Amino acid sequence: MTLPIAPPSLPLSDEDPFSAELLDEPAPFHERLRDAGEVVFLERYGVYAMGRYATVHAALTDWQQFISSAGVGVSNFRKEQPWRPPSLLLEADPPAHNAPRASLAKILSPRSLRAYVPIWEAAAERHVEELLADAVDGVLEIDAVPTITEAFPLRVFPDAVGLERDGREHLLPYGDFVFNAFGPHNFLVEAGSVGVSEHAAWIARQCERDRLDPTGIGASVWAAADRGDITEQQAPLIIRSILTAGVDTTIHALSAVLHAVANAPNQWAALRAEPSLARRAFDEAIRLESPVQTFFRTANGDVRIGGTVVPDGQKILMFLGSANRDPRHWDHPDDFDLGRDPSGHVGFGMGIHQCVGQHVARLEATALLKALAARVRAIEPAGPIRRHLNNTLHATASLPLRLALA
Ligand code: OVV
Repeated sequence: MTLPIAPPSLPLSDEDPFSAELLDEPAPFHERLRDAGEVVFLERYGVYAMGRYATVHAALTDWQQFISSAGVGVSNFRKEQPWRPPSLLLEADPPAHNAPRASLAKILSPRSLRAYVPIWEAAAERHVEELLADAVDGVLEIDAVPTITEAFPLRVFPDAVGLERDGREHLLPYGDFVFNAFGPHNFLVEAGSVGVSEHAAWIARQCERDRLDPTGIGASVWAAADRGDITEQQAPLIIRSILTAGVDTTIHALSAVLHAVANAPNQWAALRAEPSLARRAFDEAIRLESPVQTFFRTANGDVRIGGTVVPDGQKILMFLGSANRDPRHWDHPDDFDLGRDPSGHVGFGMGIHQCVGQHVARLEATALLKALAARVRAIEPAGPIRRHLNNTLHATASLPLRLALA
């Protein structure tokens, strides 16, 4: 394979952002990327990259020049067969993108989700109560990943979608594989390929009309097809998007916010004093940790970015995690600070593809944080956080915490 050669004058980097080392601790590389220039050429992959807030934000909101329909991973749909049919949402441009997006945005709007608020708040209270029942002398040591950040979303989200009980263990490894597959074919894709066809087959079956509970979110997608908002062919692929993008992402975001408050005790105290800060805490943690670190776009025509021209068809890697800590945009960007307004962060993306499930994630997070705030006086680290490596996600394998009951 011959890789595109960078034009002269463009800053180059021979670093591998998909190496175990940089996936484990990306922040120092992000700083080098931002300082190297507005656009940097990653020689190993023959792709362009951007790490500054202003540049990433501008590219995300310019869907005409930075297109998604050629794929948002490193490989190009124009040249290569995708391993699964493209997403109608993520890997599409207008006009094809419009109807699926509008339909799902309505189904996952705050108004449509209102019915889940009391159900998820009650589930969060029960979850916390059951967890804290194991406390000894008012203190509980846990790994928050299996007990909270994975357990709570898996307790509420598959039921809300209307999935059958059997086979739900496919959800996490399927999502993990999809997010790995946006990156290069490295050790993570290799390791994840075991079992992926079983995961994908189970996911595809759950998208069928008669598998889904008639009262759930999945059935709402089929109802949109019955109204003619989308076609019957589109419905299962839209449900596939919900199942792909809605589980791992939320889990790693919940790990991010618990990690953040454990390391900023005064911010946990502030949240306990003012529980309505739960929403801001979640967004500030997403800004700080960026559970989704990167997506690619493709240049549609020769695209000028500052003094650089990215030629037609070339891939551009946007570092959301770097933009979210760019000191050119954020004051003290490495601090978790509930005194700041984190809106404008690009952790959910920006523009027409901005996370359509963000209200679902926020609802899960605020329900959980409020339930914890009511019962837990203090949260502190009980050991080092361990990262779960993924080509796209900034993910957590283990988060040891010590909780002191209120
Ligand atoms: C945002 C996102 C990530 C992964 C998959 C999808 C979307 C999808 O639409 O399938």
